[in-house]
Amino acid sequence: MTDATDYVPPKVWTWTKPNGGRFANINRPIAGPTHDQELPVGRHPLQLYSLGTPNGVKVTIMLEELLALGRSGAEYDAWLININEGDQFGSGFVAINPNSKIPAMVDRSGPAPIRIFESGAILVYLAEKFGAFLPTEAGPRAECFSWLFWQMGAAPYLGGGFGHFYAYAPTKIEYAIDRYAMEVKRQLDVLDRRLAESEYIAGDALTIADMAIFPWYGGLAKGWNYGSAEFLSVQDYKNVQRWADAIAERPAVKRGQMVNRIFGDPASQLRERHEASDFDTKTQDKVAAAG
Ligand SMILES: N[C@@H](CCC(=O)N[C@@H](CS)C(=O)NCC(=O)O)C(=O)O
Repeated sequence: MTDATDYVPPKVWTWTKPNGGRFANINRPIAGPTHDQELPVGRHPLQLYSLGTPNGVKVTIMLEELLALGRSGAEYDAWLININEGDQFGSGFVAINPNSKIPAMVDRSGPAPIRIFESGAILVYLAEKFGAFLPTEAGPRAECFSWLFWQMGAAPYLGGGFGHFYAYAPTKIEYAIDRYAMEVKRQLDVLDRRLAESEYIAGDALTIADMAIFPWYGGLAKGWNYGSAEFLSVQDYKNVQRWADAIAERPAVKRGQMVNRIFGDPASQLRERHEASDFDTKTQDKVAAAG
């Protein structure tokens, strides 16, 4: 162990300084809005306020899969919430998600707008509204919910634990990296064993459980998250690799991953999505070329 420290926690923690690391400027120990900022509203029934992170793309993948299935009521406006700029603390966003985290959605198709926050809740809401990607039979439905909620509980160890200490923390702390690498490898093994017996996570068809798990663990397996593929020997998880490859090649998944994306190849970034045709005309490479 190389992390000896003489830090002794005080009796009472107080917020005296930014804690360093990549997200130091947006971390606060209090909730609520920091400024007035109304949310824009487009013409479609579904208004999504998000960013193309693993939690954000779960929902855009679902919406694009619903549209690919012919559910035209799933047409949506996707507005950019730049969490690096503090947009999640604007009054309009906090009104639809008191937890100040993307993604959040408003369904304006009924007599009164309905707000939904937490990616898992949004996936269930959409699956029920459009009757797709969630089995109706009790057993398969329970399996789908079990894995969906597994993701909600597991991913903070991957993102907030492993990813934070491996890639973002201002110092490399061996104890923390060891602890979370161990847990994330265990989680990958859980998925690998499940995917040895099942084509998709909840059975033989794609469900919202795959859409929730793929951006985190599929992304990890494909080397998209934290530059940690070699460190975690992700190639060893053969069933996760097979499943991630199958999902990654779906056209709707490819589209979903482009929405509200503000990093990577400009051709892969569709910062806001208001029409299906935006994928052909409004990616950042085309916006830049148009001046
Ligand atoms: N459990 C939440 C997690 C959402 C979440 O952590 N979102 C991150 C981006 S991936 C965020 O908005 N962070 C902004 C912040 O912490 O201020 C969900 O699944 O929707």
